[in-house]
Amino acid sequence: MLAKTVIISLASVSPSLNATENKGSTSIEKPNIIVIMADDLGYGDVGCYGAKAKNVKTPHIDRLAARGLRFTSGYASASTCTPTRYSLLTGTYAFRNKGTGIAGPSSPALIRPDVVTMPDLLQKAGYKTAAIGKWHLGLGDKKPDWNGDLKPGPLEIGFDYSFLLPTTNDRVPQVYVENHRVLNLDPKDPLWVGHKSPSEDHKTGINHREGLKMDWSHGHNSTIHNGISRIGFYTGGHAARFRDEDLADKWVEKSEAWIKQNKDKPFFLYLASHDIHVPRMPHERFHGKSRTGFRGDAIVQLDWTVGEVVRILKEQGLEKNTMIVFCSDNGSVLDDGYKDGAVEKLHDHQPAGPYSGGKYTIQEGGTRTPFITWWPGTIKPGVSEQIVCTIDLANSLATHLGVAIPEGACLDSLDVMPALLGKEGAKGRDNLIQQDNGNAGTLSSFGYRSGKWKIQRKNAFDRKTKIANEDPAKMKFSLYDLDNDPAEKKDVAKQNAQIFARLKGELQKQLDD
Ligand code: NG6
Ligand code: CA
Repeated sequence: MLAKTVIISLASVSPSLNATENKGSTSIEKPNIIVIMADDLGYGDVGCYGAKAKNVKTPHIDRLAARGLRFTSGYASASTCTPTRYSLLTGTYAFRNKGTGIAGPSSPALIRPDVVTMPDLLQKAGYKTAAIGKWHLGLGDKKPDWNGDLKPGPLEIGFDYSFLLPTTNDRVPQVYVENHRVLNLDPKDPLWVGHKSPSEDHKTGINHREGLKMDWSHGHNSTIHNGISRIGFYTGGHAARFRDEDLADKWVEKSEAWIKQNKDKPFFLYLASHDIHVPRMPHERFHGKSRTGFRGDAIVQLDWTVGEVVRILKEQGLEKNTMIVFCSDNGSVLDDGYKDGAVEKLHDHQPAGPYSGGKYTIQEGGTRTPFITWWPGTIKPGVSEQIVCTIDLANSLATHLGVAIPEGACLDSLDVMPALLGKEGAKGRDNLIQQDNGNAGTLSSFGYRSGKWKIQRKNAFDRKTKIANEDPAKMKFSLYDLDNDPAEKKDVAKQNAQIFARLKGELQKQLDD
């Protein structure tokens, strides 16, 4: 089996990359591009995908869908955050590179500067590029230097500007990173981040559980900040710390400022909302705005964020030359480590819609998620059944802009731009690999969809030893007919032996490639 490490030198990028010069203004050929990536948002979590208004209302996302193209087979490439984001930016499946599973608080940069990324390709097309919001792809060479320069990071892989939540907000530390530096860090109060408690009297979710604003249910019981205990420990950096409640406002504020600064050039904004990941602690003005507890309130906040992006575009006169792609990094989860009422206040809300599974799983609920494209005047409003995936954006956008993709880069990204634009007769993907966390590389569990057929390949992975079973005979395979059984309840492998064998072979071939 060949697990390729994809390292492409930018020096080897073909000269044709420079053929498309920045003309200084946006146009139909060179729209501004905004990818809004939600976090842990399930297929059924928003109104236009079936959420009932009595449980949670999402008027802005619904309007985006009504004026754009709503995909019923839009996917994240993995059912956890880091591998999906890795694949989004590199156009290569995360399982092809080891160590691209969920990143810990002290993870180094997972995408190294010599890898050709989607923002690199867009820069070559003359775009200004920014990443604002949740990163969770690691920072720094061996580990993050919180008090120094946090590089490599986004600026080394194609972004001109970055304003980040460095990991994910249930992990330490709660600070913003602007470009290479922790924002507002007082050198007299250095930031320390570690795996072990720094002192015996350090306050944690275990020794100070009673005073917590939101209690934990599993893990998430180390350092307390803003009344919420987290994964990992930290001290110092007090002036730099943010409140969970203010994240969404900050992403909008920074996006608005950056868009205004860059509106005369074509721009690419990767806006990675933290909603609706745990800890779900939206701004006070959204508390109680849904009847599904903090989880629903966080969806309302996410919906507000989408509305703000559209407002900014309207106010800046950019509506007709901006393409928005709205997607999620993985499917839904209810209890993800905090007692936030997601389970108790669910009512009849169906976070994964008609699908089973969710975050961490290879069932449809793990990766089939809301996926909307919007570009008024260019994308005809409608619904598309074509299969598209977050991993395809790199190739689709580069090809649309006439930027050549260097050999060896974006290995798994397909050009589905005509489908994303809703062109008549345009086809999406024929098939798709669905990855779970991915710590086990090509030995992970996988889903593989081809048309209406889907196989699941389940493999045992020991989280402690980080060793996965290598014996194909011990992997469990099953086959499902998604048209008749979207919830993947009935294994029909025996009745469809040929199809089963074909899909198994196709999956294995792609894993070996
Ligand atoms: C898990 C965390 C979960 C969440 C997830 C990453 C525990 C027990 N669970 O390890 O709460 O943080 O990692 O989510 O700690 S993701 O959407 O960023 O991939
Ligand atoms: Ca996620």
